[in-house]
Amino acid sequence: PKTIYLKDYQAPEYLIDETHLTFELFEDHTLVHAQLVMRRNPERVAATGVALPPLVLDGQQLELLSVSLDDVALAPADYVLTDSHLTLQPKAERFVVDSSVRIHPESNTALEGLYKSGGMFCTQCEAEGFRKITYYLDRPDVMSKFTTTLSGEQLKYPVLLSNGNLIASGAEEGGRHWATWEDPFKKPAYLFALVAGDLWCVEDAFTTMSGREVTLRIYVEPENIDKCQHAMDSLKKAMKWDEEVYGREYDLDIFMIVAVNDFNMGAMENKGLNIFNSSCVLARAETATDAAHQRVEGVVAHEYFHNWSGNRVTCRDWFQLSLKEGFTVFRDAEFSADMNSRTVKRIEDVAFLRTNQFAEDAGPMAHPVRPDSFIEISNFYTLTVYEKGAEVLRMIHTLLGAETFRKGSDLYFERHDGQAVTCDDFVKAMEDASGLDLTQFKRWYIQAGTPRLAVSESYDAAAKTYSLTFRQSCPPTPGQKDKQPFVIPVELGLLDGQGRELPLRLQDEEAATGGNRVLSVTEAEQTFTFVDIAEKPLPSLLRGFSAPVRLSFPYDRDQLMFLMQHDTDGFNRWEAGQQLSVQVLQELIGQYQRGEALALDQRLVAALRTVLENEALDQAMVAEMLSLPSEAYLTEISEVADVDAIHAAREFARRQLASALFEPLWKRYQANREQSRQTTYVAEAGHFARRSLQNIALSYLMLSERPEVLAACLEQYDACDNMTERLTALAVLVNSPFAEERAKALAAFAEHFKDNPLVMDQWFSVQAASTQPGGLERVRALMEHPAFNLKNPNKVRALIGAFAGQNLVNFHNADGSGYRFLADIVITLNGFNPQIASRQLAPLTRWRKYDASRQTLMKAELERILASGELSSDVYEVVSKSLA
Ligand code: HT7
Ligand code: ZN
Repeated sequence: PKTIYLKDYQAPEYLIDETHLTFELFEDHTLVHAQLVMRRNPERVAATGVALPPLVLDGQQLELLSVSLDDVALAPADYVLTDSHLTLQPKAERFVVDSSVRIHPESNTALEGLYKSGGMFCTQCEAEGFRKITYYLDRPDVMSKFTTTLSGEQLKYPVLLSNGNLIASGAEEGGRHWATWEDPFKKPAYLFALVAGDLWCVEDAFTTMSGREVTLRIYVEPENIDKCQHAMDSLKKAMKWDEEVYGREYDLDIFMIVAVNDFNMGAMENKGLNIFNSSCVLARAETATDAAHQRVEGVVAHEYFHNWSGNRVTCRDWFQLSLKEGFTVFRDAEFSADMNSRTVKRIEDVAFLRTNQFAEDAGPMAHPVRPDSFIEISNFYTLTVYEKGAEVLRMIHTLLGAETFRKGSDLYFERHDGQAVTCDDFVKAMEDASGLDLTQFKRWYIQAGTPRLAVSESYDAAAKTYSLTFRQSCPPTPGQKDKQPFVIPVELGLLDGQGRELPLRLQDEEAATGGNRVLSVTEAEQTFTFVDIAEKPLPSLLRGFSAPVRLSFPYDRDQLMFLMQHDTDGFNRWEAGQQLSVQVLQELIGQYQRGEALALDQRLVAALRTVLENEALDQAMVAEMLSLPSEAYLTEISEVADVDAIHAAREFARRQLASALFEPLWKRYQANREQSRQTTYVAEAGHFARRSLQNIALSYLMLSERPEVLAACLEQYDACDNMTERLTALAVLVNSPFAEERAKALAAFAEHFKDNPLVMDQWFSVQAASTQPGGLERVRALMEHPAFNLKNPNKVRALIGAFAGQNLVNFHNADGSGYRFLADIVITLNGFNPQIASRQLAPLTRWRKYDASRQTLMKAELERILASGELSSDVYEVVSKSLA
C-alpha cells in the first residue's frame, strides 16, 4: 500500500462543471451512466505546459461497459484501464466524457459506495466511495453541479431520492418508475447520495430567517415511523440555532434525512439528503435511553451544521478533514450545551477526550489534527481530527472571544463560499477578523501529542505577590521527536479562604480585570505574577478545560475538597472531585499491588456525602460527581496499567462508598424514582438530570445486596415507562450476584424487544460490558444469538466493541484469550468490511500500556493479523504502524 503525503498535493488537471448521472437499479446489478462536462483547469496550465495532460479518472470495482469522448466511442486501445484508474487522452480544452458501468450493490458488504441495507439502496461516498460508483475525479477539490436520475421497480422502491430538488418523475413500462433530482449547488463527489426503498416519512416545515419555507422529511422503514419526532424536533432546533448563533440559513427547498440499519459510522451530511445510522435518528421513551436521545439531538445538529461547515465551504484535500469536522464538532457541542446543561456537556466531552483521544495521542497511530500522510484516509476519521480538532476551535474561540470569533466565521463563509479550502484559510479568516497573529497557535494543527503543563506557585506575603510558573512539554510521537511550544490558553481564578474570587491584576497592568481571566502560555517556561494578593490563594486552573493538555499542580486532598465545594467554576468543582478520586484510587491500586489490605481515604466519603446531601446542586452535577473515574481513564493515566489492580481498587472504592453513603443514596433514589413514577417521560435536561442521579444511586445501592434494593430495582425494571430506567435496572442486575433475577430479566427483555434491533444492541452491550467472570464465553455465546449479525456494524460495536473497549478485566485476561478472540474477529471482518475491521483493532494497538507478558501476547496477535493473508489497506495501516 502507498503512503499519500500532504506535501505532494497538486490541484487537479481537469475540472468537472456538470455531472449527469443515471442509475438503473436491478436486483442483481445496477447500471450507472455518467456524463461529465469537463474542462482543463486553468490554474495548472503554467505548471503542466500547453500540451493537454492525460485525464486520470478514479474507479474501483467497476465493470466498464462503454466510454466515449465528445460522443465518439472509445476502443480499448484508446484508453488505459487498471483496477483503480481509467486514463484517457482529451483532444481539446473542453470536452464531454460519457461512461457506462455495471456495479453490484447487492453484494457490497463494505458499506461504501452504493449498497443495499435490508431492502433499500443507499450510498456512502465519503471519503473515497464515489469511485466505486462511476469513473470520476474523486477528490474534494473537484466541485460540480449534479443532476441524478434513478429508476427502479415501483413496488419495491416507491421512494427514489437524491440531492437537491426533485425536478421530474414518471412511470416506465414493466412496473418501473424514475425520478430526476437536481442540486443547484456545486459539490464534491463525496457529498453525493441516492436512496431507493419502501420508506415512510414524517414531514414538517421550517421558515428560515429570510422567510423561505423549507420542507423537512425524515424517511424510515414503516415500523419506525413512531420514532422520528425527537429527531425532527432536534432538526428544527438546530436550524434555528445556526441562524441565531452563526447567521447561517438553509439553502434548498427541502432537507431530508434517511435512516438505514447498516452504516459504518453515525451519519453522513450529503447535500440536502443526510443518511443516518438508524441509531442516530430513532428515539422514543420506550426504546431509547436519555443518552441515545441526546446523541440523536447532537448528531442531527452536527450533520445539519455541515451544510455550511463542510458543504458550502469544503476541504481542499483529505488532510484538511478537521477543517470541517473539528469546526462542526465544536458547533454541535455548543448547540448541545445551549439546549441542555452547559457544564454537564463539557464534563462529558472532557472525560471522553481525556480517556480516548489522549490515549490515541499517546499511541502508535498518533497524528496531528492536520495529518501530513496516510495510507488509508478512512483510518483518519479519528478522535484527534474530530474531538481534538474541536478543542483547537474552542481555544480560538476562547482567545478571540465570542463576538470576534463570530466575525471570523462570517468572514470565512463569505470569503470561501463555494470553494474547497484549507485549515490555513480558516485560521487566516480568524486572524483577519481579530487582528491577532495566530502563527504560533497553528502548531496545534501540525504537532501531534498531548502537551503536559506543569504548574507551580510561589507566594510572597511581604510583597503581596503570587506567581504561577507554567512549564510545557510534549512527548515525542511517531515521526515527530521534538516539539515547539504551543499557545495554551489557561482560564483561571484565584480563590481566597472563603472561596471568593480575588480581583486579578498582573504586574505591569494598571487595573484588575475581574476574578476570571485567560492567560496565554506561549513559552516552554513562563511565570505570571499577580499583585495585591493579600493572602495566599488557591488557584483554580484550566477552567472549563480551556486547553487539551495534561495539567498538573501539587494540590493536596484537603485543597481538592475545598475546590469541590467552593470553586465558582462548575467544571472545576467536578474536576477537583475527579483529581481527589484519582489520588485515592491510585493509593488503593498501590495497596493492592503490594498485597496490603485496602483502606479507602475517608475524605472521599466525606466529600461525596456533602455533594449528595446538597439538594441545591444540579442533580446532573451530583450524578457526575458521584461517578468515579472509569477504568479506561485510570488505565490511560497509568505508566504501566495494571488491569486487575485498577479493577479491584475501583470496585473496592465503590463498595465502600455504597456502604458508607447508603442512607443518603437511598433517600435520593427513592425521591427521584417516586418523581419518575409520577411523570411521563420527557426528553429534557431537568428530567435527564433526575434520572441520572436516580440511576447512579441505584448502581451504588445494588452493591449492598440488600433485599429492599433488589426489590426496588425489580420494581423499576418492571414498572418504568422508559428505556433509561429499564436499561439501568437491567445493567445493575447483570452485574449483581442475583443470578435468578438476572436471567429472568434478560430473557424477558429479549423476548419483549426481539423485533427492535437497536434495543437488542443495548441488550448485547450490557452483557458484553459485564465484568463478572467468564466474559469471553458470554460474548461467544451471544454471537450465536439469532439477533446477532457480524455483517451489521451496530451489532459488532454493541457486542465486540463493548467487550474489548469497556470490559477491561475480561478482555485483558492474562491468558490472552481476549486478544486471540479480537484478532480472529478482525481477520474475519477484514474480508468483508475493512473500515469496521480496522476500527475494532484499536484496543490491541495500545499494547505498550501493559505488562511485559500482556505486551507479548498482544503483539503476537497483531503479527498474526499481519500474516493472515490479503489485508485491506485499512487494517494493514493500523497493524503495521502499531508494530513499528
Ligand atoms: N462526514 C461523515 C463521515 C463519514 C464517514 C467516513 C468514513 C467512512 C464512513 C463514513 N460515514 C460518515 C460523518 C460526519 O462526521 O458527519
Ligand atoms: Zn462531521
